[in-house]
This record gives sequence, structure tokens and C-alpha cells, in this order.
Amino acid sequence: MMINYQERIPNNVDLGNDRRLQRALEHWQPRFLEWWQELGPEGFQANDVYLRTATSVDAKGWATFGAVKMPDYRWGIFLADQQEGRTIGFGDEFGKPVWQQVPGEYRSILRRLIVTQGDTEPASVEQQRLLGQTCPSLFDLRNLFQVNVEEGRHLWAMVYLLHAYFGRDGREEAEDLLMRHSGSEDNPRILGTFNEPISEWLSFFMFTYFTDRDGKYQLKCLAESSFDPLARTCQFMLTEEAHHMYVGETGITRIFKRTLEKMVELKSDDPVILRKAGVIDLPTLQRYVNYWFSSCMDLFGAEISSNAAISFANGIKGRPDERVFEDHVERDTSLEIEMPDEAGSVRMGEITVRSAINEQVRTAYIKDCMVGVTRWNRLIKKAGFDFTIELPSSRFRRQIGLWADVITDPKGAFISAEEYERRRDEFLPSDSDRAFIHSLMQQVIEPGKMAGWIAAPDRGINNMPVDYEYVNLK
Ligand code: BYC
Ligand code: FE
Ligand code: FE
Repeated sequence: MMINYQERIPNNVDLGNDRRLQRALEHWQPRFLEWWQELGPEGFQANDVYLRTATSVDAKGWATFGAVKMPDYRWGIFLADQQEGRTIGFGDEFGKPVWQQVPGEYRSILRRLIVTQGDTEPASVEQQRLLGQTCPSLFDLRNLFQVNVEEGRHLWAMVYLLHAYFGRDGREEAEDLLMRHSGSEDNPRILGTFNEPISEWLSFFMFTYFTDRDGKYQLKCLAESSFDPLARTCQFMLTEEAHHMYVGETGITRIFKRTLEKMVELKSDDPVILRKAGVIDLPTLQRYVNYWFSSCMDLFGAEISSNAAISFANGIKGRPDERVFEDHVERDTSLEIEMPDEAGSVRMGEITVRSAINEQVRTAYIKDCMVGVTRWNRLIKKAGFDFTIELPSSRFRRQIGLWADVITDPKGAFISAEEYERRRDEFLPSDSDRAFIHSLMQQVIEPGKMAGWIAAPDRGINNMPVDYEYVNLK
């Protein structure tokens, strides 16, 4: 169905024919806009930004690009087209027709998943709200805002489901999504990573690489859901998500390129020399990888999870690309996973596949994270240096699941609390690392110009030149 832009809330769900729902959402809309003004990007609200907006939901040509002031962005409700005859793809009900309504017995589980998903979207906008003040280029500023408006739209996607399918509870949850705030003492966002500050652009790129990729994997799981409206919403969100990961991957790649250029020029890998030259040394990049990757490991939940088992059995939340798995029911199957044992070492333990769903999703995610890492290592090698970026072990710095009480180094080897404290600054960004990164953050806004710590992108957005005026600051 084409997107209807004539209405206050653009949509392809025939909202105009459901007056009650339309009114409820129109009631929520001004609250969203207030939240955006208050906790969305600081400044720049009156500037024209070269943004893409969805115009249809098919794979080709769904976007149009043009100058838009962020508060005028057409946040709306876009679901991928309904597939005739779609059937349940996993779990006990495998092969039966998917649900167009929420089965009463799964109401609270589904609501919880939708709220958790929805909560991350505005959280990330809140986390990133001050970054415009220190953008390394207009190109990057535009990409930040593109990500921000689309995360705002992802919030709309979940709020639509809450309003349309969960009655009064859903409406209350939709209000609460604007009440919790990232990093708040008394009303924080639900998941850990979304309360971490993102106050400089290295963390922004790490976040869009690692955390938006968790978004990709969670959305892939929800896109398999038997609750068809949820699946269709997530399918379309995934097309937007691809750009967020492009921002992360190319952002980090450009930082590596710039650092390596300087390393070649100065014939040095000495962090002190490189920092003096205004670029980010490789060990510091490794520590930021360690920090954000380990934070994201917790986003997949516990290795052994009855929540995940129940969701899988009931067809509520599947695995990414469920069709690539051999068995979609996993009734009596089991697998072995690593566990800590009493004696302070690792042992293999057998658990049911259903209770290991989170671990299977995490494993698929880690593999996807490796793609960029391999590319960065190739750049380092090509520049003639002997250094390898590594993803830390999934045991490192965990707060959720089997490894939560186990102290390890980034390789996953058990160490004492005393050793961890002593070597902490070797593993994770130290205060002085953070101070250095902050010292690099100077706003660059001349079209085509880049901050000294990051290389120019290979190409612009939508075939526009790199020096296009992506944000009009007049
Ligand atoms: N922090 O049984 P478990 C995105 C809780 S990112 C704090 O393993 P389950 C985006 C958990 O809630 C994608 N708490 O849980 C990216 C549970 O609490 P209760 C977001 C955590 O349900 C960038 C308890 O620990 N989408 O879109 O199997 C920018 C036991 O855990 C954490 C989703 O997450 C944590 N990290 O798995 C913008 C999808 N992890 O119930 C956007 C929806 C776990 O005992 N959510 N807990 O009180 C889910 O599918 C599941 O809730 C989780 C957890 C996978 C997160
Ligand atoms: Fe999102
Ligand atoms: Fe995203």
C-alpha cells in the first residue's frame, strides 16, 4: 500500500479508517514532538538537513532525499506489505497461519518485547543529543541527524503497535516510553547500554557499529514473529537500520585510515607521538572496541533463558534468518555451551536449544561484528604495521547471564579482582583516554572539510559530492 502523506501521521496502515486509533495517536504526537524538542538533538532544529524520507515500503526506491527541518520530518507508520498465506516459521505452532491479532495468552510477553524494543529508540536519540556541537564534518552531522530521526520513527513503529493492539495498557506504555530517560537516576532506560553516555564521536561510531547491529539482530528475530504486524514493522525497520550500520562501519574505517596515514607518515606506532599528531592510536581504538562490544554482549540476555525459550516455543520471537536453521521446532534438541565451573575454569554444559536461543542470536551477531574487524585489520596490515584488533571474549565484563559474576581479561581468561583493577586501563578506555578523545572533538562545519582525526568518506550521500552542504547552518 502506498504511504499516505496527506494525513497528519503519514502511514500505510489505512489509519484514516480507524478514527479511534487515529485520535489516540494524534494525542500522542504532540508529546513526541515535545520530547524531541527537549531531548532530541540540541540545536539545529531550525536548520535544513539533507534527509531521506520513506515514500513506499518496497525494496527499490523507498526513499526521497531533500532539505527538511528536523521537527518537520514526516515520522509515520510504515509496515512491509502483508504476505498472503504467511505461516508460523518456528516453535510449537510451526506451519499454522500467523496471527493478525494478539492471542490473549501472549499479551504480556509480546507487550514486554515491544516495550523493550521501543525503549531503545528514543534512548539512543537522548544519548546522542549533544554530538552536533562537536561534529567532525557536515557530512557526519547529517548522518547523525538521519540516524536520530529514524530512531524517532522506530519509536513510532512500536507505539503504533502498542496503541493498535494493546488497548489501555498499550497507551500507558506509550506514554512511559517518553518518560524514562537515558542515564536517569530514578527512571532510566530498560537496557544497560542505553544508559551509557555518548559524549564524543568515537563512541558514536562504536555505538552505531556495535549497538545498532544488536538492533539489526533483534529486529531480525522479531521480523520472524508470528504476530504479523510486529514482523512487518520490523522488516521495514531493518531497511532503515542498514544506514545506521553503514554510518558506524564507515566512521570507524575512516578513523583507522586517518590514523594509519599518520603512522606511515611519522613512521611510528607510538601512541604519544600519534596523539601529539592529533590522531587516535590503535590501542585506544582497541579499548573502545572492548568497551562497546562487551556492553552489547549483555543486550542478548542470559545464555540460559526461560524467557527466550517460552518466546521461541510460542512463536513470538525467533532467531535471525530462522530459515537457515535446520530444525525450526527444536522440541527435544540440545546443544553444548561454555559455562564457568566451580573450580574457576570453563566447562562444557548441555542445555536445551530452546533455552539457548539468546546464545544462538549472540553467536550470529558476533560473526557479523567480525566482518568489519577483519576489514580494519587488513588496512593495518596493508599500511605495514603489526597490530590486530580483536573482539573481546563474550565472557569479558558481563553483567547479565552466566558470566556476570566471573572476572576475566578481554581474552576471557579468569583473573582476580585485584588484577582486573590493576590492569583496567589496559582493557578499557581510561580517564586519560577519554580526556584525549574529548580534546579532539572540535566542531568542523565548512562543507567538505574533515576534523584531523578522521579521513574523508569515499563518497557522499545519494550521489551528492562529499563537499555538499548537507546541513544548511544559515
Ligand atoms: N540490560 O531471561 P533474560 C536497538 C534483563 S537494540 C538490562 O536473558 P530475555 C537499537 C531481562 O530483561 C535492540 N537488563 O531475558 C540500537 C530480564 O529481566 P526480567 C533492542 C537486561 O528476555 C541502537 C533479565 O535480565 N531490542 O533496537 O531472554 C539504537 C533476564 O534476562 C539486559 C530488543 O532488545 C540488559 N542488557 O532477553 C537504537 C528486543 N539483558 O524480565 C535502537 C526485545 C537482559 O527478568 N527484547 N536483561 O525482569 C528482548 O528480546 C529481550 O528482552 C532481551 C533479553 C533479548 C533484551
Ligand atoms: Fe532503531
Ligand atoms: Fe538504528
